[in-house]
Amino acid sequence: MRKDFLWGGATAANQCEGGWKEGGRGMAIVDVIPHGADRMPVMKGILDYRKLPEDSNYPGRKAIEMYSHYKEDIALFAEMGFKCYRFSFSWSRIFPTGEEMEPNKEGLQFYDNLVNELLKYGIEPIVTLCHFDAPLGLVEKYGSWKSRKMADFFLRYCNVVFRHFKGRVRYWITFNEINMLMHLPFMGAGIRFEEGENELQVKYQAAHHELLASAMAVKLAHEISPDFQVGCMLAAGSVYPYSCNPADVWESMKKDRENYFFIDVQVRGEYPEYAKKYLERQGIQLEMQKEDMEILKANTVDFISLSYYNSRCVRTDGQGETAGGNVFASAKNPYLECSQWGWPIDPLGFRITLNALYDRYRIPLFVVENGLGAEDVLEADGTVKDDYRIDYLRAHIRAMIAAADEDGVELIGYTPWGCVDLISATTGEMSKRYGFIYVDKNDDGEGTLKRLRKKSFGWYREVIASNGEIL
Ligand code: BGP
Repeated sequence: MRKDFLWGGATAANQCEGGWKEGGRGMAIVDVIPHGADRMPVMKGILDYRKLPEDSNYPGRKAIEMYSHYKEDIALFAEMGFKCYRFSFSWSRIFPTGEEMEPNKEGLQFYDNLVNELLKYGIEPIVTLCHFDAPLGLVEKYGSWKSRKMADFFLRYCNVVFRHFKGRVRYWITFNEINMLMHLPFMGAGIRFEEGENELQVKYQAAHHELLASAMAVKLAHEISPDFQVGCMLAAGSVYPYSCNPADVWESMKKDRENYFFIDVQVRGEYPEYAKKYLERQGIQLEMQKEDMEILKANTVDFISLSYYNSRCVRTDGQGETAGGNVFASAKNPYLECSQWGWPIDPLGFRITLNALYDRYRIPLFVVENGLGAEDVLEADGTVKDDYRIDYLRAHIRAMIAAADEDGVELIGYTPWGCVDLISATTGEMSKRYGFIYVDKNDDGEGTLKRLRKKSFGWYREVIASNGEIL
């Protein structure tokens, strides 16, 4: 791997920070997403969170309380030798309702402390501006990204943090897994559907607003500092045809395009022809202003960041089982084993995905999420023997190194997801763990929050120290 390869780890405010009422923070989307049977309908935007029972459990509100544990966590990251750390700012910590003209000083101070703590150890901060997040005030008043106004509020927030962290933060990611908007519109973008609304129309209109906001953020960032590198973020994972039946192959291409659509706009700066035709066929007319296309064209991203957990698979014969994996419905691939949560495990698919993206876009890629969600057993002596996690990561890192060294894919870095255990986005569970660091907390929210090094902790430290030579 290149000498300056950024090994690290990734988290996001909505799943680890907690401190939901501390330091003047306003409510955010995550604060109203419950654990349990209501979670999916709320995340999909079909159940109104205001109708939930009083005693609902909202795991994101406290999460693993990184708000008060960040020093300890960063010290552990430094011990593993992290070169970088990806995390997100909580928008409503900085703009509590989203509409203030001035930022909340205490909120900014928290990120000052966090960023400075990272820099103290020589860890490069990688900041996601919006990771399944938005001030609830904007959701309630404007319907979130349904409204074009959202882009203005987002830009106000970007303007503050770009200027404030200039010289300390270089890498920015606009929207986490922007394509999640199509699958979990409330979690991804604060979209709730009203009765009678055309859901597809609403989603693509919201997508247009996010794409526009992302391009405007790129423009602003480049004006504020030529050093800034701004990336988009895709929930990646190539879609395989189940068979060589051309109908399956064609279906897989269409499915891939549903995800590429966003990146096509963010990297190539224009709506692809297939998308224009698709929207036309669906009778969707996007409200746009005449400058929109120019903004998109002139402000493309500097790199593509992505998450990769698994490949996907489609078949057109209507047979067979489906597999899990990041809420993307997929046919079960008979060649792959699955995780405890039913997500296929496909390291070669990682190499395939990286190559497919690099062939298509020819700009640097940054792997900002990858990992295995698994149940861990905390032994009486305080150890966790997570060999299954090491196996998963080893195979994926090998595939990534092959993509870089043998195929020439340009890679900036690798930040496995949930480097410290945190709340699962799809399930709200604590027991779906990804970390090198165990956090003592269970699904009911009980626990001491004590941090413990798992077996994978020492393993990953060696991987980093040897720049991927020792796996
Ligand atoms: C991605 C998200 C993360 C993260 C991860 C794992 O979709 O960007 O926020 O949670 O998936 O998913 P889960 O937490 O559901 O296991």
